[in-house]
Amino acid sequence: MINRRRFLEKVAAAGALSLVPNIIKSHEVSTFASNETSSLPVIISTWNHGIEANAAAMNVLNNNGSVVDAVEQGVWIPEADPKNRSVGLGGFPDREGHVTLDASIMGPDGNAGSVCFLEHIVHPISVARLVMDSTPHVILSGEGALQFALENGFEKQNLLTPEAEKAWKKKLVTSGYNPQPNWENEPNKFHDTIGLLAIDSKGDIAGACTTSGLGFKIRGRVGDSPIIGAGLFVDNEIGAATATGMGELVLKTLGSFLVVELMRNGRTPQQAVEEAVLRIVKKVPEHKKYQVGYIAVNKQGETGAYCLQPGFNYALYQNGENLLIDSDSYFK
Ligand code: SD4
Repeated sequence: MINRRRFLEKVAAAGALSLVPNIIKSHEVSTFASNETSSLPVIISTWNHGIEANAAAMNVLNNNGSVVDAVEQGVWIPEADPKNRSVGLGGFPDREGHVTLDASIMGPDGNAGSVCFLEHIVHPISVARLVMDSTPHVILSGEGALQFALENGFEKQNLLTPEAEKAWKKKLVTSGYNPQPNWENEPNKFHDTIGLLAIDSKGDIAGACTTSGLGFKIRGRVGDSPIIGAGLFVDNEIGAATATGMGELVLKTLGSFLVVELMRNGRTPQQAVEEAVLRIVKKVPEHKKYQVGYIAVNKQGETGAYCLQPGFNYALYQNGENLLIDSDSYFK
């Protein structure tokens, strides 16, 4: 069971880590992720907020922390950031004004934990970790997940910031419920989940994925992020993958599991993520309206990234450099 003081100390430590100065920000455009055998450790994560998350995760590894601690503490950064509209505190609410969170975590031993439709907890990833570490189960949802968190020392908090509330009210006035972002005007506005994958210097792999989900969703909607195999999958013999974007497309193709299985069958991470996006194009007729992005890493530390629509980027920390890279996309 988590000791609350220990948890708070860990949060405080992660906050300090976010100030680590040696972050290299780069906006170089690279259309291909690394396919060469690379030195370990490697950390890869989705979107701009991945830079700070990677730095926090790398700090854990540099201090001899476990790869599971690294992915958990990496994603604490965007979870606790009130300016982030897609993860944890400050995330967009559902269409009834409630912030509901989904998160999952998976370690090198094949163990996994997740929470979905969880309210009032800033760090759903740590509740997911506790499900993984201290129960025989994989998923806890809604009220039960909240009860479990509170019983284990997590604090109940209002996650709806004034800014997110304002955006929700404006959205209700302008368009009511509409899960289809207009790609021309706001291609990635509603998609900023953090998925973070790490492989440590021993070659052990873990992943974490956490989100407030699709902004202004129907109450009760759960996306891909807490579903093991959809939003996240880790196989320590092969590699790991995680997803961002319209979760329904990822769920219908079991995307992250697919990417790992493709790598098992000999694809490079880049080939695997491209094939998983092609699977969506082939199997999900409504794919043109939505964004999906995948990132992946294999046992050798090679990485891949690919998405449906232009506009997805990811952060790659490797060989001492923490870079923000634009992903190549299916549609140009
Ligand atoms: C979901 N995949 O709930 C998440 C949303 C997301 O970047 O990725 N945002 O469907």
